[in-house]
Amino acid sequence: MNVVFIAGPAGSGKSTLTSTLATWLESFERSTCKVNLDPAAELLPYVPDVDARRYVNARDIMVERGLGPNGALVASMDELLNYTADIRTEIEECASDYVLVDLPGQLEIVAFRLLGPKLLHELSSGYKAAMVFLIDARLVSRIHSAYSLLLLALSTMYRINIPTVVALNKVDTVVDVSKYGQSKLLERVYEVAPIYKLLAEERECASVATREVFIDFSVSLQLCEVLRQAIKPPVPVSAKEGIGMDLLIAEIENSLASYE
Ligand SMILES: Nc1nc2c(ncn2[C@@H]2O[C@H](COP(=O)(O)OP(=O)(O)OP(=O)(O)O)[C@@H](O)[C@H]2O)c(=O)[nH]1
Ligand SMILES: [Mg+2]
Repeated sequence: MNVVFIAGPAGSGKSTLTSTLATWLESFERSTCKVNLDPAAELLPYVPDVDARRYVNARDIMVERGLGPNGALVASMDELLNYTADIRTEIEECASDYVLVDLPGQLEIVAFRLLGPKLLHELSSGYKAAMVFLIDARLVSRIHSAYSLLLLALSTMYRINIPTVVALNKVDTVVDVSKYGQSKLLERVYEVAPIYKLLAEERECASVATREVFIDFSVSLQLCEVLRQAIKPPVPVSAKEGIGMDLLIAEIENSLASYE
């Protein structure tokens, strides 16, 4: 059993990818177990085999405790920790080749509080695990936003401490799918998306670092160099159109193989 956590900022396409990846894997006769770990999810594009909402419902917690949506999600995730063993049992009963875990979009909960990493490690202990960190291609149309989203990816990777594949989702929004075949389309994404330039060309770091920010130029330059060294170029995918799934799985397999 391999556990794959699907993480990323709100709306980056985690649930859509969970669904598409499962369909893709199943077409190659690999069984999957789809886990919704978002107690606040309303509509999902797949039928979860294991569902956090069975144990905790963020909407109920919001009403019962008079909390706002963010506070309710934090309280729900705290509550969910009490059910880790039950969720794990359900996952094990799936006895599938791949467990795809669709995470909530609030990264501060998944990555920046104790409970996210704790929950993820408790769910996957004893199994090989990998994480996919999704970046929305529309949000990195400028090099400076690419830089800050990569910093976010890096800090999530650091906190979760599970081998991670960064993927650039929604590439269909930056390249016209009807105009290119799949391989040409991916080539075109590498050409047009500034994130690849930033990770591939040293001089791009200088162009980001020259921006007037409160961070010292040389520090900003060094940070950019760290990104270039720590993060492999994101795998271009479209969860909606089912593009790039073969590349993504190959990278996930590499990460799983490196898991200790
Ligand atoms: N064009 C395009 N839209 C996409 C793609 N993947 C997801 N979307 C759309 O993006 C929106 C958000 O997708 P979700 O899968 O719900 O994203 P999410 O990361 O699970 O969102 P949260 O759980 O709310 O954080 C939906 O309208 C999807 O249809 C893609 O590859 N291309
Ligand atoms: Mg979702």
